[in-house]
Amino acid sequence: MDIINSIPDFKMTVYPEFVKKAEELKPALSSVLVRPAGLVRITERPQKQDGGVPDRIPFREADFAAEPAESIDALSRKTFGKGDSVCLDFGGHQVGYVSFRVEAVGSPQDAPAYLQIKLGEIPYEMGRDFAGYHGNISRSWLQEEFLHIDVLPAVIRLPRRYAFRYLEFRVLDTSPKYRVIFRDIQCESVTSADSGRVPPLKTADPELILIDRVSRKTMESCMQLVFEDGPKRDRRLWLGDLRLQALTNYYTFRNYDLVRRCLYLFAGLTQNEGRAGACLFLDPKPQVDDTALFDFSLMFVSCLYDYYEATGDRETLRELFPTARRQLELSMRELDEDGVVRDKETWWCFLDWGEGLNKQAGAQAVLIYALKQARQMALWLEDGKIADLYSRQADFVTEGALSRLWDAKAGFFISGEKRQRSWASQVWFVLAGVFDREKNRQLLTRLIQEDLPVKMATPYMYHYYVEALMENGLTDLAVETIRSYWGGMAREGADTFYEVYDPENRFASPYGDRLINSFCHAWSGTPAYFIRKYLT
Ligand code: RAM
Repeated sequence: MDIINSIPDFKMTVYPEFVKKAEELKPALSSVLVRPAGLVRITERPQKQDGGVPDRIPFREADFAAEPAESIDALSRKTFGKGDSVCLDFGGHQVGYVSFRVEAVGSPQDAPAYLQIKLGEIPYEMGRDFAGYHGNISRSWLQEEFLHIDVLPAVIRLPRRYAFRYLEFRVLDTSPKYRVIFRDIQCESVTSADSGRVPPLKTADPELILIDRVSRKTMESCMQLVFEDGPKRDRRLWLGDLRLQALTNYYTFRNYDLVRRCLYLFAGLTQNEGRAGACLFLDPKPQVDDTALFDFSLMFVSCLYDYYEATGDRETLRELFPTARRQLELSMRELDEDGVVRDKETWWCFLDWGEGLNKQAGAQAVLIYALKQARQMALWLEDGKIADLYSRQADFVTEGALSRLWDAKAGFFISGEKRQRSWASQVWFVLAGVFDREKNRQLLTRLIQEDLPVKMATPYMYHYYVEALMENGLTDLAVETIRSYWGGMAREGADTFYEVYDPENRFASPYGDRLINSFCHAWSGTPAYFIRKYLT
């Protein structure tokens, strides 16, 4: 599937009042200086060393691990010449600015020092040669610098903000007459999350404590001037990701203003016809991207709904409800005469990265879900007429779904011309509440028993699956999923949860190469929300 999507004749409409509000809510970043904790050796990881599920797809290439090698003090005794390298471990995931000092030892420096510096969130990135990258999105995201340093000693501050745990120095050349040493290596790590605001966790379960910790770290790394999706890639505000970050934030860092800021950004910078964009950028100036995704636009509705539930901030609800309503109007245009969302060949709706996933049924269910939330918001605003309108629309779209997308014989929702049965479609219809609780539970149980072949691919979709289980009282199954899925990443040694995780195939990537995956991705940080909301 072509993942490029730009709306034709794109133009941005700016609502200066909203953008101004968003700018006033810009958070302060706090920073801390972090030094490397030790030296590591990157080694090839033996297959199936975790003793877990064997990879469905056999290793096509090597995976890597980081083994502790020497203490950080050993670095001050090492000198480096052509071809030498060293890998440092910062002890945990960092997002920030790296600086260090390089000195020459030996004869006077008779040629520039030429260094390659590589940074990675997980050992796999350190083991791979970036030159072999074969993915279909830009290689420029890979974190690597090549430096010529003419005069030593020198204090170097690397040019970008990096997301990493490991940093490798490789000396491409000095000269036969001198070598270099590295000193004062540090990262100024930044975040807008305030750990002091996180309520204590009320569980003694060590696995849940670990999963909660990794979730919070994931959130912390992604909380910058907005809720970024991933601090390595794409480093921007996506609406679908925001919705999950905001939910988790209400149970952890409780930075309500950051959510409010992001809502005002989306409302203040819209695409043609007032559509909320799928994502937006802050630099060089705040601007909405030209990508539109059906479900992400509707996530504006959900995000506003959750925000009001969490804060009771009526003023914001009142001001932003028209933007939410616009998303519903635009989505209702996509229905055919039976009230069913028209399917498309392109990348028009996200839901998940699952291969071959047809989006029609999921889109239909997201629309019902959002219409019901809009109805509730209208009631909060004491607007009975608008609430009735959304009731009628929700009924219409539900009837369309039940008459055309529900296969009563098989007991599953179908999607697209080929009548695809996927996990995503069932989960979203459970969340849309088209059936009562008992029927929802039966549908979820049948889904698990029959294990439909079009599976979930990302923690984003797994989040909605767990939510569907929790909301329908299947708590044990929900907890089991958290332990096996997110717990699986934690057992692998993840400091932060990954953008994509397939327990049976560690090389899974929607972009054709795992190297470009983000290994700290905010949409994966939601177990802290589940644990804190439902389990303690
Ligand atoms: C990817 C990112 C992002 C997501 C979009 C749809 O580019 O993972 O987080 O929201 O896809």
